[in-house]
Amino acid sequence: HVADAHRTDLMTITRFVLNEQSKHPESRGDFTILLSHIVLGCKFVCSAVNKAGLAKLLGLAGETNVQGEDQKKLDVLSNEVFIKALVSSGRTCILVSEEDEEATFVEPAKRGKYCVVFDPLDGSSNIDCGVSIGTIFGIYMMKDAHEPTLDDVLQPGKNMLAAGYCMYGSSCTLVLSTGKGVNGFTLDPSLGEFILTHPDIKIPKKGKIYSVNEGNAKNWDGPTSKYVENCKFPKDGSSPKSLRYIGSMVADVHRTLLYGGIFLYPADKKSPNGKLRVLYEVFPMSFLMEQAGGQAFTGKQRALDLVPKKIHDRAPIFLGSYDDVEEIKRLYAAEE
Ligand code: AHM
Ligand code: MG
Repeated sequence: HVADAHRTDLMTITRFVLNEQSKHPESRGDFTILLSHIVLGCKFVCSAVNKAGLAKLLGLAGETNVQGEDQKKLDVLSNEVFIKALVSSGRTCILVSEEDEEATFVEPAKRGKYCVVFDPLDGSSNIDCGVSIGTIFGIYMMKDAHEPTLDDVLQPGKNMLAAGYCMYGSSCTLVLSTGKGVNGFTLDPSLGEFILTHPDIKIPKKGKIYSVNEGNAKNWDGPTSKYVENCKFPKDGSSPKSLRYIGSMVADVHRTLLYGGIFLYPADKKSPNGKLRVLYEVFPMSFLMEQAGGQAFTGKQRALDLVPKKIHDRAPIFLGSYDDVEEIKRLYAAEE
């Protein structure tokens, strides 16, 4: 009977978040409205990504369409979709996107109290070959009622109210945390709704997979090199870990969350701050990891304690299963 009930009583993401928010008497539905606009953006991008392979045939990409306008690349299109969806929600005041050099300050008439930081389509190297890509987002609340300034988004990751990602993979999966655990929703394309499919995700305490671009090994620092060496040649007699690396952070983190293990984009000699961006890549993923019982570390500190100085700052990141991150923390501590 339980299975029957689930099939006919669908927990959509909107229903789920409404339930969560109704526990806060002060909540007036603003967060739910904001989220529903993010969800709309994800559905739009999902549909565009699914059609990407048809682009040439349909004259969608790199060509001039009937209206005589150049067709947009998927990442540019995705950015526009999210900016417009977020502004029109009437619930945002500052938007930071990987695609835009400057932050967007929403005009006063459309302003709300939330700041959204996001990477509209992450995994650029995988776009043209049909490999999983995704959208990453984090949500802050304005510090207080005043004219919005960049300080409202240059907050440590631990101040985020919510974070999530949507993966455009073999299915379209949205993973969300509002600070009370992590839940995963899968898009039912026939309904156009995200349905709760992965309630209360907890990452395994220890994993059997490591995920890193080993092509950069030549330039790694001591602790990172030692860690990866231990993954391949464990000194304690345990089995070596498997290597999985997609090169799309969303897909690599999603697998890490579900199967356990560690994902790393470390510093190296050429990029002392690594590659990934603090506000809309490192923070949301670190937030989700901690909420799922894992850890996220920069090589120096807890990732969510970082305070970004600029909106596009980068940081090294090691995130995943509690025990696996504990190990890399030990190696960095031993170095000091
Ligand atoms: P992007 O924002 O240009 O797509 O770059 C971010 C991506 C991440 O999704 C992924 O973890 C990483 O870059 C892979 O980098 P590399 O190709 O150096 O391994
Ligand atoms: Mg990116």
